[in-house]
Amino acid sequence: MTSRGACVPHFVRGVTEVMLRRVTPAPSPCGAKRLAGGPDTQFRWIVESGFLPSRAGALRGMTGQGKPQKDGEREHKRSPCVGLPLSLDHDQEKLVTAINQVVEHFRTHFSSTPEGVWEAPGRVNLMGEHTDYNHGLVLPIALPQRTYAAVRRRDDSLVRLMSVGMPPAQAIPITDIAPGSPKGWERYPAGVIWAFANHGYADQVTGIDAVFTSEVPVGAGLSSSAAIEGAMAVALSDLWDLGLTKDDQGRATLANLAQSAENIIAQAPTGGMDQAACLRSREGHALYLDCADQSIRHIPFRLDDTGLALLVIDTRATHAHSTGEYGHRRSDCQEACAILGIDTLREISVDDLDGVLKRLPNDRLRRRVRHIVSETHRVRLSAQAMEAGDFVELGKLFVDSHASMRDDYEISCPELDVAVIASLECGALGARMTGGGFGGSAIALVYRQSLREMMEWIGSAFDQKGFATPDFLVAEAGRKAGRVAY
Ligand code: GAF
Repeated sequence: MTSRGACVPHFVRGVTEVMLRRVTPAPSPCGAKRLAGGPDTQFRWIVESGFLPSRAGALRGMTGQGKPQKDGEREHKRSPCVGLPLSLDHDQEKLVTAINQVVEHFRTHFSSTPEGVWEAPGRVNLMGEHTDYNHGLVLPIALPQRTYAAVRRRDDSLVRLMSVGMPPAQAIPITDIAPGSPKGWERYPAGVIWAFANHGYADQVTGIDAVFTSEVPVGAGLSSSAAIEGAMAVALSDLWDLGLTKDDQGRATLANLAQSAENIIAQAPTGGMDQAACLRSREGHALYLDCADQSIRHIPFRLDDTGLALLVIDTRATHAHSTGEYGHRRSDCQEACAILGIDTLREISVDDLDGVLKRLPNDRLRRRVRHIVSETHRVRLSAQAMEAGDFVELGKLFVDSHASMRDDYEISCPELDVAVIASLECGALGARMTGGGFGGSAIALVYRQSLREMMEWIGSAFDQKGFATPDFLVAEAGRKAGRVAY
């Protein structure tokens, strides 16, 4: 294990200072344990060390634990692991394994063959946190980690949902799907069926048998719930011949249906970023989504040629109050809008921000508004930086964003702050928490050659604080949800 002292660059004086100053990046300042042979050797080390296959833990963790992400409960017994950007061969191998698994499970438990297998990705957001429900901008990527669903229509109106590793399904009549029912992970796919039935597709709706499995870690802030919804949504569109997977307009409809499942049946007051990332992204690109009119642009995001990697640090911090706190942030924004006489915070431009803040009665509302307006502006700047290939600038924007989420929006937590600080200490170009906050994951833009040191350094920082050992993924911009078999 790298010694902590050896890694601290001279400019790190303390939490506040390192977060507020712009970090001057230099390749791998840790410099402690560089592997001979460069990046390829690093990759082999991570693969051979057994990190990669332990994503199987996450596979079991998704529906197997029956504790979806928005519940804020976490399984804490997983060992540290990293899922790397996969070579095509490995990616295909994993895909075939997952398909076989859900098909086999389906045959065993439902005594029939599924009509197809569909997949949908988790997401990681690069910039624009809590801006979606304020009609702002967001910039997520779809992850290579995915949820798979083997599905078959039924002749009656029952819904039977299963997860690999879970006991046999309870059949639910479609008419029993309602706000708060069913509970557990089933509310996400059941909610999608409900959304189709209640938003114009009642005539096409049939009963469904479905088996799910997932590589998206639960509770890591990587949208495991949206991945379940996305897989169900594309499956139902194809099986019911609705044609909604064929173009982006149809996919925007699917994203809205999936969001209603989340908001109404799962009763999580979220915006629509996660479902859009899952259903409308493009491989190798970030999704620049304007949540005011749902228009999108695909911004190229490939780090392979840059020597950089996007490291996802799953802090494994519980966020038991996440739904409540999330709702409070939404209420704060609504309160500010009411005082300002506007419909959404998107109406405030960054140039008008100072004047607007003077009209707010307390510091809490001023800080909330400052975060939302500045964060939407950072999405614009991030997209510009990515289009210019300026990853140093992108890293600086990450740092600014984290400070804003920590200090103004107050959605960070000690584990996320340590993940960010430790990443910066070890030479990341930038780092920030990602997703809804109060736990979950941080992302760091790092030199690929420093990945191993970075993980060791962050792990060591967590250890020193007595935090659970973090998990790691190296993220690439993956493909959107779709059919993968039959
Ligand atoms: C969660 C929500 F589901 C999203 O809608 C979004 O608000 C995000 O938190 C924060 O950006 O993932």
